[in-house]
Amino acid sequence: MPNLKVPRWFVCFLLLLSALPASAHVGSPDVYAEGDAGPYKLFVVIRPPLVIPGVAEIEVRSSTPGVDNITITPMLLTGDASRHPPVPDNMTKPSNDAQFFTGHLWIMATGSWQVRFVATGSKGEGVISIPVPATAIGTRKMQSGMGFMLAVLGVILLLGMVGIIGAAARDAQIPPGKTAPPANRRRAFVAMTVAFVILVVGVILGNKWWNAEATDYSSYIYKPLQMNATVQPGNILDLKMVDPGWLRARKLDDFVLDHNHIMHLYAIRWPAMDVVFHLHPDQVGSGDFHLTLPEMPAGTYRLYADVVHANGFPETLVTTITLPFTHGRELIGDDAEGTAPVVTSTGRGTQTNTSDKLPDGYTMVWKRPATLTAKAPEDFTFTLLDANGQPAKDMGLYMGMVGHAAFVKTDGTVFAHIHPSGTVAMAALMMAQAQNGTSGNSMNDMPGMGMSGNASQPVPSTVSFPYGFPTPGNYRIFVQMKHANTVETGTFDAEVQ
Ligand SMILES: [Cu+2]
Repeated sequence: MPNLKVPRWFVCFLLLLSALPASAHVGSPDVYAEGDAGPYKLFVVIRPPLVIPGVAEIEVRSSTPGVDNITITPMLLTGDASRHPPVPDNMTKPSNDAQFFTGHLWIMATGSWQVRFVATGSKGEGVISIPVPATAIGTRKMQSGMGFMLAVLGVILLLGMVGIIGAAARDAQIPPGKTAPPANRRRAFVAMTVAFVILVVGVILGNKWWNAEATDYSSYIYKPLQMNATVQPGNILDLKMVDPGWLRARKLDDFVLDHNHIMHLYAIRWPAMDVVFHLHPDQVGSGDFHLTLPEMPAGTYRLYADVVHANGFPETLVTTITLPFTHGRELIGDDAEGTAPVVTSTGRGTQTNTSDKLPDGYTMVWKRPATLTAKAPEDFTFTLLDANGQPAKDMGLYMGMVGHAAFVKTDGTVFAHIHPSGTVAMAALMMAQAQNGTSGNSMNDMPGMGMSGNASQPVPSTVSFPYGFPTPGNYRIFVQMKHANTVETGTFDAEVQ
């Protein structure tokens, strides 16, 4: 793809209209993922473009030595196009760091994409595919200085054209050295006036055309699905999705299971962020979900609902609801609840801790880096200790994984639900790996996955989440790990530079 001349965006767009679009998480578009490409463990960062078509920037670090070369190939995640990949591109090594690779790829259309990485080196070859939801999330504005300069140049160009036409009408048929007779001067004046009027009309029409194109493009900018929450008799939370109108291909009834559930709902008491629930509503109709509420303290809750479309595209729907104290049911199954100190009015957390004491005597510990920087890829590593301060030995998988984490900015602009494999939706990741044609089941290589079918392997008491904060500011991190039948929710606050 990178070697192709960029075709017009709308041609591509029409060709690929069948691709369903959406956007993962809220305010956190970059993809962070960790997994094994055969013998090599790779940490992948994909920064999708702001506009489509656009260039996705890609970084890979191998924690296994011996990688000589990595190729990257962009493909749609599902459908015919996913079976006909273009020619792969080589990544380059920008520094002396032998295990750090960078590259970029053109993403030509809105849709559910994947990037296939093939690593070769001393241990042979390995493949891993990482899903990338690509949508236009904005339009680039022209800088005012550049606009002014172009306007001046445009005026000079227009007046120059008028001058040339005038000179041609006046002097073209006069021998060199002779002055033009008055008739020619009159003709030149008329020609210049006509040329000026035509050019000005041309500029006006051009501006109209440009605005029409811009309006057209803005209709492709991602508009998230909306959600309305109400409480119905019997403490039933009803979540109704509303399509604000965007791409006609988007459906409200094509959601697939993502780590055992059709929807993952985080309810966070707002703005204190002192109570968090991780719940799983059931689909009762097209774009309609029900949840029998558990016992919940009164307050306003921000609801973040994660769903994944059939083509692997994740969406996070956001709404708020104010509840009185709810005499609801007990927590069951994969339900989880956590409490934490109130976030201060400045949005700064009070949990600038490295360990969080949990209600049952267990403790969750964060290997907190000295500084946290926006956009920097990082492994967020947490360990669960038992009441004696020893690594917990009764660990279990929570919804098939060693841990789940939600990174939430205290101003509400960022919400990201992360797993040990990274920011990508598990359902999409599985679709991508299934196409790689590797001998084994690559999912077994994803950290935290693959152990569900292997009872002989104990679940570790430490979990790592590859992620990078999208913007500076204050964040609260809710980390969930399971031991015996208890789902623990640890809370940590982060100030990001
Ligand atoms: Cu999860």
